Amino acid sequence: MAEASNYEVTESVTEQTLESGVQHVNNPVLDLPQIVKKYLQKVIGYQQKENSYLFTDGSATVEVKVVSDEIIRIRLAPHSQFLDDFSYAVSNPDQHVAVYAFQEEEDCYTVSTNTVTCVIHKETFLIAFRDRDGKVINQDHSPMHWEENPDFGGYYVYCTKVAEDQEAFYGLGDKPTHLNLRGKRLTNWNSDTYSFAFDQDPLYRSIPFYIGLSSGEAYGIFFDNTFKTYFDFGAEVHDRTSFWSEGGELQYYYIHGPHMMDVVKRYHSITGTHYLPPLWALGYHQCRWSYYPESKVYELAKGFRSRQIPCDAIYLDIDYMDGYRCFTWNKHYFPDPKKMIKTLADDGFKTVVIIDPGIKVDDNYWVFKEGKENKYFCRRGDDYFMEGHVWPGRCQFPDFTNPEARKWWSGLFKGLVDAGVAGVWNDMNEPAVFGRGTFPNDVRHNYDGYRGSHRKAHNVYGMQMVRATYDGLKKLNHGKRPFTITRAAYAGTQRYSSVWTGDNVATWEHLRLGVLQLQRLSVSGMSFCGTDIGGFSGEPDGELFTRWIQFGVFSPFMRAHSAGDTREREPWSFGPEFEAINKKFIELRYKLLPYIYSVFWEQARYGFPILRPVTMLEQELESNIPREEEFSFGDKILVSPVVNPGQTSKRVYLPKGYWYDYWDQCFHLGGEEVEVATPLDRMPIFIKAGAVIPEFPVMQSVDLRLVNTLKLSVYYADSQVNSFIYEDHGDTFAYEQEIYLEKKMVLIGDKNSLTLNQSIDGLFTERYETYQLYFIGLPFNINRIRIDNKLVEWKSEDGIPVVEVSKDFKNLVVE
Ligand code: MIG
Repeated sequence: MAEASNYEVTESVTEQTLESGVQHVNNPVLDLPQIVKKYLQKVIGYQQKENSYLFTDGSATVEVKVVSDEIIRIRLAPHSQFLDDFSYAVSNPDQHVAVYAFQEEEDCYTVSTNTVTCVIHKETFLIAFRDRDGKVINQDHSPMHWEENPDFGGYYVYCTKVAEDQEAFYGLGDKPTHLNLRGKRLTNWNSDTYSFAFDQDPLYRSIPFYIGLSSGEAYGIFFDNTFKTYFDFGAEVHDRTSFWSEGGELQYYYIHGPHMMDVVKRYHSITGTHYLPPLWALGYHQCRWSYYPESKVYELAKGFRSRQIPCDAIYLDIDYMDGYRCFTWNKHYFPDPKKMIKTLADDGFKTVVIIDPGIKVDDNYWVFKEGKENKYFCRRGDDYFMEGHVWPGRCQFPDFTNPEARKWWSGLFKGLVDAGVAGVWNDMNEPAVFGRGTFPNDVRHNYDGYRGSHRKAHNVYGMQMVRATYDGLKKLNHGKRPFTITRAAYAGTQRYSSVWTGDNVATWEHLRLGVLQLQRLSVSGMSFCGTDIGGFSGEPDGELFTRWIQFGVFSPFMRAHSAGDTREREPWSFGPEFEAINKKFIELRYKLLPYIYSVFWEQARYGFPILRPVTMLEQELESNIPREEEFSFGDKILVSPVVNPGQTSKRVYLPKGYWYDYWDQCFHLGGEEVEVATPLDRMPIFIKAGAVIPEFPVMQSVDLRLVNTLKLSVYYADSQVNSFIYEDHGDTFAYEQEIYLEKKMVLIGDKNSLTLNQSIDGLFTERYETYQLYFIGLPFNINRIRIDNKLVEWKSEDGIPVVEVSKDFKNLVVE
């Protein structure tokens, strides 16, 4: 590819003015270029191009594109020259649109689908979105505007919308703050933020997608712009929400609700979902900086198996490498990696290794040599290679936005995969550089042919790295699903990876923060997420660690991790009392795996978030109290992790409906708070009435051969409730060819009976033959149980009726 001469940025200007946000003041002392803010003027004409409508004020053009029945995209071209329509985030910009219509009215134009109408006001160029009943769901406060910067050669682009009086705002990725973002101004710029604090901003990820919720109705805005972006939710002016960027295009998607679940689902429909992870990735994982040498790793493995504490993966942090050179092994610590990994695998452990982006400058190191020869490393504006210090010392960094470099990177994993490595952990990919934080702005990036500076590529650098990592593993993995985890991300990264929240701290505040962050990540499209259980830096005591393990059971990703200068951090490190409780909860994770896996399937297939804040469960309630600690995992289990020391009881809010306490099976009416005992060996867990919850037997690592009967706990309800159970091989891609089972269980209860109907979809065959059904909460005494019209016997276990049933039953009646 030819070197671009119209390279858009040099390092200079305007950081100072930009930090101040919307209200720019030119600073004569700094002699900054003259910046003039321009607004769209009156609309004077329009044009149609298929499902796009172009409106102009004579100089600027706005495109309104119908993406789907519920999604409309808006783009602004200040001089009527649109930028290339390329996005790393959006994998599916053209969906099937059944019907859409265009109308000119006296004072406006309208572009309508079956569900949403976009209104463009002629006089003001203000844009609004209405629902089918004509109700305005979202509208501009000011016309879209921009600032031309002669020095920068681009624009800063702005959109300012009306914030309704009671409107609340959710989403935006990993922001470590309260769920409702009202009153906050936030920035997206991926940053390595060791030991971050409550309210610190920005952190590691940029997800410029938020959900507005007003009068019980939700909508989403996805501002697909990879430059440094800003969001102001009524912070500067109470009744305005603004978002703006230091470059690129003003391009955003309006995503219709009215339910928050639908907004998230539709956001996933354009940016993709996480593929179904291998089942082992949902087990318990043990990490530390670092486990080495080999003997230490074996000792760790033995520590789990000898105590019968389940664990599926052991992580190797940077010390496994030779001088921190990626794709090498320190042969002194790990003389025969293949043999070690095989030994661990035979014992049920997968090995996951870390890979950073920094490649050591060393002419005797093949990775550096190949990267250099092929010009895969990033260069500065003045054509010198970008160099920076990270763990290996002086390093250069692949330009992961170059498709050739990604392909090369994908291939580099061959050695690791051949050695048996099952998953890869990408760290430091904000990108992080010691001393100066990250790359300078003038670093040039290929950006898949749409060249740009680091300003444009910074926020996607980590995403493209883990994309290349994922592609490599997928190709090399012999048909097994890969597992990847990344620290930095941009919207859409869920297609390639899971994420963790980075370097948190071993404090109660951070445990609480984790509860907020994972809920937020989940509604922001990054459902496969977790925190460093126990806290990365600092020292947890046994109580904090145990409470964190409990939260971990209901974190989509469950991994304990700690910094190297801290005391040991295994489930047994805090003494026998804590060990027993940690074991019990890790076992609970394994029992719930078939439920957890089914929830992951719903996310992969339909785009539903895995964790759902209470606001999402009851968004229609006027009185919606901002509960932040309760959330549901899927739609059947509601939890409220204990996040305070010494807490022996907790008031838990249960959403409307009926719930069973998981521990004592007591029945509760929702819509109010209940007081639950929280001794150290309990956390509040509630099961929705009518749910059918599948359980595996406890196993030391995921192995479907050990499931010889599936336990199903059937929680009575006097209504109809559907549950889904998803099953497949657990680690292959055969599910893409329908080699899976999606079982629908319909429970219908009344005063004197309970009926359960099963229907099965898909081509997979389970290994087990029977279900073990447990009937919880029946309000009547059983006279008989019929399965497919045959009477069957039942027994009682601790007062709970249990019956064994063929896995193929269709109809079961208890009366
Ligand atoms: O500069 O690889 O967030 O999980 O253990 C620190 C060492 C680099 C930061 C990661 C952390 C990891 C650590 N890394």
